[in-house]
Amino acid sequence: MALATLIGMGTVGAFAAEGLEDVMKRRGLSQKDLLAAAKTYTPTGGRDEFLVFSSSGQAGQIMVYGIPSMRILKYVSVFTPEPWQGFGFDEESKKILRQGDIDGREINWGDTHHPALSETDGKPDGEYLFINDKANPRVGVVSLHDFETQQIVVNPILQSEHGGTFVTPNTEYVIEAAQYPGVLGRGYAPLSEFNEKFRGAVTYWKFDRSKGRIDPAKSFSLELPPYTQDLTDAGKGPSDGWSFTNSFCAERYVGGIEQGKPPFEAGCSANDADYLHVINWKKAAELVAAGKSVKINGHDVVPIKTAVEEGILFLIAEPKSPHGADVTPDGKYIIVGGKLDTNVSVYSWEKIKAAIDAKQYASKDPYGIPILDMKQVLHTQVQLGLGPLHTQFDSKPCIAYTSLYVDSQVAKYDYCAGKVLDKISVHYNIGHLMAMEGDSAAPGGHYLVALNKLAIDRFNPVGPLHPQNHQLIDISGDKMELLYDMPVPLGEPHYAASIAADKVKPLIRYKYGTDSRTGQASPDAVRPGSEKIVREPGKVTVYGTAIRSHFTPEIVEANEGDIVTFHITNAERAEDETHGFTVSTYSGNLSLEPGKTASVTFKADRPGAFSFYCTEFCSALHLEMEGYLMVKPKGLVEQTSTKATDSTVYTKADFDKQYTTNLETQKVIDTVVKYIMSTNYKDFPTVVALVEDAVDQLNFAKDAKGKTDEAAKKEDWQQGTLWANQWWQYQVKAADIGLRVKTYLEEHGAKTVAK
Ligand code: K7E
Ligand code: CUA
Repeated sequence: MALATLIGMGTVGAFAAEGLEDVMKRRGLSQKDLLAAAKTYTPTGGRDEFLVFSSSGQAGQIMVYGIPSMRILKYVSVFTPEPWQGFGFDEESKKILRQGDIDGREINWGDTHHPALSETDGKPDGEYLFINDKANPRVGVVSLHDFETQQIVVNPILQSEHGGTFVTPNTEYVIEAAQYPGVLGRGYAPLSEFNEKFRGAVTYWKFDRSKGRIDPAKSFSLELPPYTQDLTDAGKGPSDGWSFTNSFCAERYVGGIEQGKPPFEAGCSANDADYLHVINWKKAAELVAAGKSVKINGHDVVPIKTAVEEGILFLIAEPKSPHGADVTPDGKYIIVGGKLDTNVSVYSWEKIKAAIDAKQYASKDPYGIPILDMKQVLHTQVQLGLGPLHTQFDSKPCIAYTSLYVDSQVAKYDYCAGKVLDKISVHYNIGHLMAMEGDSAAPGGHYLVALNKLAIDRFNPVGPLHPQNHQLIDISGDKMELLYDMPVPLGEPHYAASIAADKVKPLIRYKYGTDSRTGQASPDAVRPGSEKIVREPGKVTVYGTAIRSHFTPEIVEANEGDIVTFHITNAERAEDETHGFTVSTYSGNLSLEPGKTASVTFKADRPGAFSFYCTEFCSALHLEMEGYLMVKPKGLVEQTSTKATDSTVYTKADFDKQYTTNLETQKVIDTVVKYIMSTNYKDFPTVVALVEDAVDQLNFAKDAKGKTDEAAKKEDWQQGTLWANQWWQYQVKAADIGLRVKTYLEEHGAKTVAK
């Protein structure tokens, strides 16, 4: 042991002298690797330029990470319970999750595919985020004011979807298109009547920005043929007011492998073309307002017949099994990738519009929908490689990037001139790709992320289920450069949306007593000093507070069988001073960020002495942030008082000792306060907030000192010593904040101001 220590000490010196070249040699790094590291490495305390909101596929969440560091910052649960943030564990968020129940069935997961940021003038504005659930046709609304899910809406007519969420340029509507055809309203019809009874649709969810919620009553859908609609994009600029949804399996094949028929995959890819649906959503909204829709499950649906008569729905052939449909930043072109083709097809909006205006149709589909002549409306086709899927755009004009699933590559090309410029290999089987604000009217350039379906051998093995792989690519030069691989231990990445980080301005704390899930004042919030326990027959309701480092109240009594509710408000104002709350074996977890009120309700069906405690390490005395729920057995005849008795007896000597300590602590605090006051601390908002918090703590200390002095006057050394200790606890918290302020001021070059 001693020898090992000696050897260890001997080598420490040698390693300490290791230079850059030594490290490169030891780790086998090239100059190119170093350059990539320098482009992504973010030193401690550094921030990222862009924020990414990525789908997490089957995890039903959204993952937030930074670019270029690729550091994960948060998971936002949408369709899935998540205990750290209390999502699905407090009564307030359970109401949101339950909004997503379908036909009376509880659903606690989602297959999330496409997040979309709210837009103003076609550019992400950092206010809201939407995401779809393919498995259970739903849309979630997340507020970027606090990164919490605020609403889930269930599609009233679809049983399956995929082409969501995509927003119109001013977030008038959030678009959700169907995937597998069904009977609208989730009804039944035999598959032999597929062509007649099965339908697709695209839903336009009306977004009310003033409320931050989708308004289902003002939302509507457009009935579509059973062509298995896929991805969608909204027009912008000259194509604003229109949306584009592609499809596969326009063959309307219904499978039946068990009857000896070829499977869906054969029948759905037999023809050479599928259809791009071109829809005038602005006019569709007017038709609904004019009463030209029908109601299905109380939801407005514009029938195909009406859409055709009113000239708001058209089809264009697109190459075999297309996937992405992406509108260019200027709104002049729509780029479609055909999975079983080697080309992307670039359609011209100008030509489409001209053909529609001139009523030049090549033919009609079986439902009477006019089909435009593909050749007539194509701008160009660009041969990229095998399996083109999704397209994103650069800040440079006419430059696009398309993912090639089969080739595992990203192709860079000029879609105006129809010329391939560069290709880069990714690992492996890329699905979507995402450039910075790369689906907006003003893409940000710089970086692109390949969202890969497979990781295979890229990372240390962790069992048969592999992580996903997000690969960061530098697109600032002529040649694309691979910078970084990020394994993600969540479901399929599918799509992601990005935004310049400085556009997102979330809250630091809630307004006191906010129910974060409604964004409104909670009726159950109380201020410190007004906490109460309300008892009604069979019911105990606690209106409590949490602050470093105690809950009020601490001892709660209930009878076996009572319905117990805790409403807890975090009374902190300090940044990141979050508390948690759980009752042993009875409840999940509350996450109480500063100012938030959250609740938990349960039936106290088993008697016992159950501790509750704070689940977030919030201060030096976090472990002492505890209490008891005393559930008394039925028919209990109490022998002794249930009032807790103190186990330790304190004397005047104990009291004096604590009192002296407190006076000395106060002197230290006074010096720190004097230093802070001598600086220009008011120029630093972070410090101002901390000072506010310290003042809070000092006021609490003053209050506890009053109680200490009162007890001393009565020569009650027991209460006196305990209150003196509480006074000291507040002092310690104030001192802790004071030192944080001092360090901050020193590190940020605060100046001394003359008094
Ligand atoms: Cu291609 Cu759902 Cu957009 Cu997965 S989807 S890749
Ligand atoms: Cu509050 Cu730990």
